[in-house]
Amino acid sequence: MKYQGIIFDLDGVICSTDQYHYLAWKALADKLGIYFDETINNRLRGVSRMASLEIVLERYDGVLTDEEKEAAATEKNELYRKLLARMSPADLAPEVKETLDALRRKGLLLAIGSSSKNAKFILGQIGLGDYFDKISDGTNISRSKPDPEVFLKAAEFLGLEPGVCLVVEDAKAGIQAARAAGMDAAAIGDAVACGLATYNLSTFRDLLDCVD
Ligand code: B16
Ligand code: MG
Repeated sequence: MKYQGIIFDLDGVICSTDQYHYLAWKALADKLGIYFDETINNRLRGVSRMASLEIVLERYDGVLTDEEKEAAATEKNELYRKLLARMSPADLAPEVKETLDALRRKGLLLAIGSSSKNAKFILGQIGLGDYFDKISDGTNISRSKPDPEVFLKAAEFLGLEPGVCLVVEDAKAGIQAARAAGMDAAAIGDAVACGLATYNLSTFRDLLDCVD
């Protein structure tokens, strides 16, 4: 087999939390009188929370101090987590679970490589709390995608060299991070358009064709 480990981005690959990010950022933007829409929300995919806030603030007329930015990000996150509490195992697509199980049966190690500090909470909500061999997320990195840190840490946690890992990503920044880590990358959804991936997936199940 070409790979020994698969590292999955979480938001946009294993499940979708886009609408919850949107509602939470929109509530903050409305409070501050900032224009915010779905197109701006799409720019936040794979980007860290504070970098996302800076993108939201591009349309802000005033200036926030660092303390005010921290408070704004915390407020957004509190609402986001309330919305995440609505998620359940029904938010995990059967195709995703079946494909993960098939990859595991092939003997591959499976890890998460997510920018999110809420990754473990989300995995618990969708019934995958104990599923992955290792989790590298926003709580163990100091540099966000497109920096390779989150994927290099995932490989290290799995005990694998980067060259035997395949990353699955839905964001351009994530594909760039995987390539910078020296890993092959499979793009799904929006990331296909960037043209930087080793494989372009039409459906999650297509991943099975990349690993044999
Ligand atoms: P949090 P991923 C990313 O997760 C999201 O795509 C991105 O929209 C979000 O800003 C980032 O996590 C940080 O999330 O505020 O929960 O720490 O796609 O890398 O799994
Ligand atoms: Mg993502």
